[in-house]
Amino acid sequence: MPRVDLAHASGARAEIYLHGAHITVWQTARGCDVLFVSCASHFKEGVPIRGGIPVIFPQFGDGPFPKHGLARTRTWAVARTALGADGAVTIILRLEDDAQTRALWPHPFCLQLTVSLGLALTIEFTVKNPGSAPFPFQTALHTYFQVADIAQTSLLGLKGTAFEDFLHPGPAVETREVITFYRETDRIYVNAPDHVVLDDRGNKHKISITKSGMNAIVVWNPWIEKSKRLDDFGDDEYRHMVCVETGHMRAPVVLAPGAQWSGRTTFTCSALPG
Ligand code: TA6
Repeated sequence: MPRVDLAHASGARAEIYLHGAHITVWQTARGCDVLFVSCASHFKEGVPIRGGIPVIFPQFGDGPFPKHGLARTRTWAVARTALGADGAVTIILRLEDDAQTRALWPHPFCLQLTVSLGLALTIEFTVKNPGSAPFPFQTALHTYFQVADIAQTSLLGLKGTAFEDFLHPGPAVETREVITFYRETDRIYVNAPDHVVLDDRGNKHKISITKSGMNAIVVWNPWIEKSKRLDDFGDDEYRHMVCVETGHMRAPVVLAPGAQWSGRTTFTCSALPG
């Protein structure tokens, strides 16, 4: 499968498959491998890669279209590359509608994923509506983080945020300052704050996640039983990953003809004190 490798002067690097414009590797200047990819992942036409950063569009989760939409299983094109004033290495990947996508989702669209690798990793997702009718969509960067040990991993910044829990339906609000992981977790935090921090004490580092233009953060770990049901995921891999996803969902974006929408996420990785 065609892949693009980005290398920054600092030593940071990234790998992106054109299949889904799917980032599978982000290695920081300090040599930290931040993203998780399952050893059992498929790398084949029509099937999403399990891990890294899947691009979810135009539907989040289940619904009338394929789960999590169509963008993660399409082959994207390289539109442009550039070197930013700050030395960041940038690539723009593009996906446009075709007969196959219109058979699934009857709208013309143009998607752009702008990936900038510097001391931080910044991803901007842009949706354009070249058609004559508005269309609604939901989207997410379904990021899989690699962690040394899920029992030594916590997420900060969501206290007081309302969430939808797929495992325990009904309205709820996050009461914890520090979210820890000890069972299957599958929650959408809607109207979530723009900044959260993932503490990976086992690897002695923390990941700062800053979103803009998007309303939601999704937190997922399949834990024991669901891991066994996933054919492209190892039974024990839940111990070494957690998804913290940034996106726009529930209240879909409705894009007018000729209009465009953008959402951005910036990731930084820094050492934990002590
Ligand atoms: O983002 C969380 C979630 O929607 C979970 O419900 C879980 O199913 C996960 O996505 C993975 O979905 P996938 O279609 O990639 O197996």
